[in-house]
Amino acid sequence: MNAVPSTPAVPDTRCARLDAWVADVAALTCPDAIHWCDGSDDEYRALLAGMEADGTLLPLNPDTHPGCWLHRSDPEDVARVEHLTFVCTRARDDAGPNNHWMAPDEAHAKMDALFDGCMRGRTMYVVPYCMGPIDSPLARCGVEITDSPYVVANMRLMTRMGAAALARIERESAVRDADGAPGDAFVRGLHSLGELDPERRFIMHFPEDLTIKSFGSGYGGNALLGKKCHALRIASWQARQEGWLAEHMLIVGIETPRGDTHYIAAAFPSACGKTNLAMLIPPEAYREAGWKVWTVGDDICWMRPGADGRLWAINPEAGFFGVAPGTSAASNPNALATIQRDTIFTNVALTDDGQPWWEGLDDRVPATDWRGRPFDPANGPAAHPNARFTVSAAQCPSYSPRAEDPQGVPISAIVFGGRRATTMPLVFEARDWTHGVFVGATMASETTAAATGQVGIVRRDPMAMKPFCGYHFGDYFAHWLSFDRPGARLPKVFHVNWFRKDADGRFLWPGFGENLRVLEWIIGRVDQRSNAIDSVVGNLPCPAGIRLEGLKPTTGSSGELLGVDVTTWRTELGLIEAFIESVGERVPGALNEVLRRMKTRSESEWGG
Ligand code: OXD
Ligand code: MN
Repeated sequence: MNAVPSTPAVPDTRCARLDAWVADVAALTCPDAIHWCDGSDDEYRALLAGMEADGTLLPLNPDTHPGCWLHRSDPEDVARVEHLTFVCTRARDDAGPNNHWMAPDEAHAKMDALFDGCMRGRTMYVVPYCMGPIDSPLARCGVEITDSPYVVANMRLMTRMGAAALARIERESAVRDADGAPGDAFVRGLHSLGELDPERRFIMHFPEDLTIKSFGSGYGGNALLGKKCHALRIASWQARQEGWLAEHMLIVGIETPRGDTHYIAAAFPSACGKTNLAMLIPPEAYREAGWKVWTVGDDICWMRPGADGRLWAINPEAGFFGVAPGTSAASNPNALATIQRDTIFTNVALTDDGQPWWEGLDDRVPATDWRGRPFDPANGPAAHPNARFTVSAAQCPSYSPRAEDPQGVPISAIVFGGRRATTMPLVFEARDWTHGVFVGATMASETTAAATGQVGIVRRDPMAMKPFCGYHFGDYFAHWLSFDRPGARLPKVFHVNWFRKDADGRFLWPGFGENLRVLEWIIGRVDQRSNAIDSVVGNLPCPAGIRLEGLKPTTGSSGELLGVDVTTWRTELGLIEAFIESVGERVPGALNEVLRRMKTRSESEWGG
């Protein structure tokens, strides 16, 4: 029995291409029923009730967490699967060495064989969605077809989903048809849980046809197709063609005591603290002085040059799909307040009174672990290290009213960062845009639990887009460089590292709210209020440039934390060179030139 009423099998929108595609998918997948999602509250309630009835969702304690649910995923389906994710361009080289590639015909045949009859006995949901404020010229629409009500419920929290998105698709399709433009006005995403068999799991992207096919996983980044698949892999391709940027970045507004607000876009790899930075609570002395922090987005940023030459950005998402472990009243009180109600938790543990729990939350002992077993530390962490919460961004106490602005927000600074125990100082500034692109292109980070595979290995992760860039990295770097043109007023570019450790493995920097001290220096550089010292790697803060007073004495002497260690940097330059070579001939000459100059200068200043 379907909890949600089904709609007619022959759809009837004002977009003939959409109707035809839905009819084709239904003929291939053979669902028992089709439901066109309107995004209404009634529909959402019916979906939740259906999932409660069949055990897909368990209600959490209604007194402490009203409207909250727990989903336990298949234990083999807990993270993104980069090794099963493909970009299927006609020319292999266009996908680049940074993507797994399959020829489009072969990939379609493989996927269609998997989708054949896969929705028998299930309802097929048609989910129209808009990435970005519904009336924003920067927003783009898509339609996801899925047989997972859990995916539908998550899409409702993460995107502007339903009737308004469908109306925009109909309008834009009519304009395209009238202009005789080829192709669709929306991204087509087809998803099925299949049997959740890791051996029959693929996430395929066809950027030339704005199409995604995902089979065999219900996990967020593999299954909520608006997020990584559309808003990053397909959108990065579209953005290159149309002259904008689709990036794996948070957007945060920092209001200074002077009353001006600077918007900062920051790229960090998955599970490296983007949500925390986006929701930062200023240290007490800063709060008293009048500093405020506004959250625009925590994961994805679409930026486009405006008429004034600045980059204007929107958050294409409407919700947060955040990592639960480590989230606490100390680390991220805004996130904790956000997820107190109307939240879907995935793979967290439970206390004996039905509250969600994870490592780092507090010192209670959970009753059951993420798999529903009585908690036993011998089985490992109680919550899966990649346990998540899905919640509407509007519930966040620091949510910026400008997040809904169709024009977006102007970006003052772009920050790149990774998780590096050594080598990278707390912060440095790139000399200019070209150097900034070099810094982003060569950044590296230790891997985390957000993707399956070994955790803690340093890998190059350009602009935090290694798993998400839908085309050749060489072309991507060239696209970034192309924004430096007459009339451009580009943001300043920085690199930060909150994760540097001392020889005993202790973090040198407290992180979290204290990161505002670094953002203050960054804003000072943008406003030309703070000074810097020129170095081989970039502009470093002067010794007193970052306010350290009031911090607990850490082992981080400012030299160790803020300075450049010549020995590790010599190695780093070699690793950067090897990485650039591995990307191949499409790397723009300007980046090789930055490296050549750094090497020459390092030899004269540091010796050979
Ligand atoms: C995410 C990720 O879920 O980057 O945001 O994996
Ligand atoms: Mn992410």
